[in-house]
Amino acid sequence: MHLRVKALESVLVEKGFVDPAALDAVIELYAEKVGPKNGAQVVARAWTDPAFRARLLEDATSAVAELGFTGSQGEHVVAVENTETLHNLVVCTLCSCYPWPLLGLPPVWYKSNAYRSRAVIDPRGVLKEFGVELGEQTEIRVWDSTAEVRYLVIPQRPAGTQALDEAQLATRVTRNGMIGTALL
Ligand SMILES: [Co+2]
Repeated sequence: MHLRVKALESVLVEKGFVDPAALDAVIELYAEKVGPKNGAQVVARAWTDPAFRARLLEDATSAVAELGFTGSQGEHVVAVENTETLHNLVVCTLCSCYPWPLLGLPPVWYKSNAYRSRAVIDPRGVLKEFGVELGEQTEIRVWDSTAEVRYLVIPQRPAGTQALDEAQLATRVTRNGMIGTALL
């Protein structure tokens, strides 16, 4: 994969379609400046502000834009909420579509063939490997991302966090929690 990406990049550079410095800048931006802390801020806001939560579930793209999270790979965001009886899991079966402005760059396992195929066929088994054991009564919904639509899971707010403010709550939200491969 690494060699194929290198080969593709050199052809694109050679033909003048991309500037290597621009590619480096994009990667640095999403690896260093943007990351799951953005998504965590969105989740913490949803937990503490019912009106924001409602807007987020209604139209996540414009709700997250209120917090300044816009841009490439985040044009159409859909937020899906975990409850006592429903667990959401996000995958891109075709490639690695992911909400960059909210979560940064996708982890390696998210791009792997194994995760992409098995998340759909055996979500319960995949979740178990991530250490997530859900009761039989919990429905699991798998969301297949596309180039158009990216998903953000709103995890359940952990018990015993009533006293925490929004900023403190955000530190409890993990990247995997927002993909659906972890509980908080
Ligand atoms: Co994709």
